[in-house]
Amino acid sequence: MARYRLHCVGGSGNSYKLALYLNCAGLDWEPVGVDFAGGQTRDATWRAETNLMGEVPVLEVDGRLMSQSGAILIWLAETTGHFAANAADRFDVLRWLMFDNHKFTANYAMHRFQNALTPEPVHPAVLAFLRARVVSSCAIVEKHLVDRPYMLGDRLTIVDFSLAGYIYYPKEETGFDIETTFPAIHAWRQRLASLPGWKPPYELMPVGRSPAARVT
Ligand SMILES: N[C@@H](CCC(=O)N[C@@H](CS)C(=O)NCC(=O)O)C(=O)O
Repeated sequence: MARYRLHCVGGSGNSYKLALYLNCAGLDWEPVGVDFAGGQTRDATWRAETNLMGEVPVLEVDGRLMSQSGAILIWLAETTGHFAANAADRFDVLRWLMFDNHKFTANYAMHRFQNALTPEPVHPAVLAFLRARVVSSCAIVEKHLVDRPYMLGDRLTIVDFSLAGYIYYPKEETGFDIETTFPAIHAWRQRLASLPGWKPPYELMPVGRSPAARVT
């Protein structure tokens, strides 16, 4: 059994943040599949035994179960040293992780879900509302990345892994063509994709059951 066990599913970008980190850091890890499409994260027993918050990812290390990708990335950086920021950047790490959780990932993930993963198409007003929020938060990151290679400057840190959660899912799912719409984000994601250990989400987490995409 691997030291780091990631309870996850291929379609979960929040899980991908950790899977990508663990793989790029070269740590001994394995994905543990969750039947997300079948409602396992809503199951009372799963919540009692694995994560009371009802979410993936969950990282299991030495019998301890941890949730919240941002908190886990901080813990991993502190305990392994991989992709840790300088002590002077601690405030910026927290600031961007919160922005990512609240806006960048949250809006993009929600739009992707409503765009392609619900059983039936949603009302166009829902998509329009979410799309505007994605454009707004992506524009902030786009501007930030125009003149720096990584989110905190010259150094690749856990912040980059956090923001990278959803940016490699197919544009048919996300409804956004990053390459043409956000060129600085595209250049940044290409830099990350050249890291040893990089793989796209469904390949890195070929486990569990993801919701089927309506559009392909
Ligand atoms: N802030 C959390 C978000 C986790 C999250 O939203 N996970 C999704 C899958 S990507 C989930 O399990 N959602 C279940 C639900 O909202 O009921 C994190 O960063 O870990």
